[in-house]
Amino acid sequence: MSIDSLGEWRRTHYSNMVGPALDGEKVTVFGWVEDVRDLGGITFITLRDREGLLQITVLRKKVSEKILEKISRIGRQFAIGVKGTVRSHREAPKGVEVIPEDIKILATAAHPLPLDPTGRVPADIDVRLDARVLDLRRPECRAIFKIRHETVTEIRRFFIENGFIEVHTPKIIAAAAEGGAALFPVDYFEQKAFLAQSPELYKEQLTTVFEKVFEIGTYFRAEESHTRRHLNEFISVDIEEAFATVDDVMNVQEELTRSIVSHVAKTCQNELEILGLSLKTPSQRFKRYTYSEIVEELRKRNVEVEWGEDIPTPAYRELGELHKQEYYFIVDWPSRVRPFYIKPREDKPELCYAFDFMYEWIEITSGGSRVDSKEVFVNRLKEQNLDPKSFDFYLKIFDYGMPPHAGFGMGLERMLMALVGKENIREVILFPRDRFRLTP
Ligand code: AMO
Repeated sequence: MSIDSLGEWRRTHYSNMVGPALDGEKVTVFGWVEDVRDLGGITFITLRDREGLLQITVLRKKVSEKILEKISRIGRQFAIGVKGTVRSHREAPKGVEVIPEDIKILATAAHPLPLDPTGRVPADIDVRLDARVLDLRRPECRAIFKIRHETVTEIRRFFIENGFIEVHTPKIIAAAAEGGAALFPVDYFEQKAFLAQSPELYKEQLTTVFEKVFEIGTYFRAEESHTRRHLNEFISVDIEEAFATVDDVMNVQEELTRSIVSHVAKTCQNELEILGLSLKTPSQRFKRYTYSEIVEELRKRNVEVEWGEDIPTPAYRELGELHKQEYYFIVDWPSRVRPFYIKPREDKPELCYAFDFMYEWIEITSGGSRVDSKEVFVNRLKEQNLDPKSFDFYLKIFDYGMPPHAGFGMGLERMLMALVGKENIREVILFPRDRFRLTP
């Protein structure tokens, strides 16, 4: 089939900019054909661009042979361009249509397609992810990723306005920061290296220079578990702040969450409507439960968690039932289930200054006050069977004036699961990497 060249054509309007007020104006629009309906004397083309739908109305008697020929060839999901005149018309969707004067077919689509990008025919998540780009054309997916875009925009604005400096730490590293088992090894010339699991020990060092830093970065964890909340590649939003404690950074997390929710509620009304959601900025202060209170709460529901152990997945599910639509913190964790860089309490070293920030059953963030003494740091490494020699590069920093500091890492995808109410993390990342998926 012959394909037209783009030539000098350039878009003048997105679909959402074409309204009845433009009646009589000439426009050039581009997009993908969602539907072609031939009703004899009249053909309707539904065009979709990234902003929405637009009706192209072809009055067959009034258009050229050339346009009729083009229309006879157009199929669903073809990419086309239309030059035409806007007509305000009460019966058209959104009260407006475009009467074409010229049409370009810029790309065809091969039928049958692996899934229906209008979303009318539901498909299984694996079929959807195999044809992800088509899947992403569904309004629900577009809505999720618009919300993701606005979330990241707001996160960046929030930190910059609050005096944090954006940093970029290395993603090829020599030592683990989050436990050795979950590292992806890479060949780094003559040396063994790994993909970073987090920016932890770099952001901590940077507090000695910039005091307040943030990073939005990609991290890699070779976790074998195939769950609905784990990816092998994810985005973490990290902060680290000098001369601050766990309570200070929990307040930052709380303010950040409020800012994200209110920004998304304001800027993504259409998207929230498509997803059937209404977001309200939480009015009350987020509750802070101690780990012991959570263990007790679970015990009352006949879910046994031995004090001092991590909270297992079924127990998190139960917490989700107990804390519906609630953002909350879990504080005062047992030191031995938290990483070596978390500061133990001076009065009760079996507890530490760590927190998790939760929404229902999902852990969105973890963080805390950090160890700021070399001696304690070395002891913590030994307690966790880690070799202090591997951390020489970091131990030096304690000799350069290490300030008391605290920070957190927020899983961007986890935050999005909470915002858009999805149970499977794969819904909120464009091209998920999990135990079994490396393509597309
Ligand atoms: P943690 O290991 O808890 O803490 O990770 C921080 C946050 O990142 C998200 N996350 C993940 N998201 C998707 N898939 C995964 N496999 C995955 N692993 C983690 C979670 C989690 O809460 N350095 C510390 C943070 C800090 O103390 O500053 C850290 O990495 O939302």
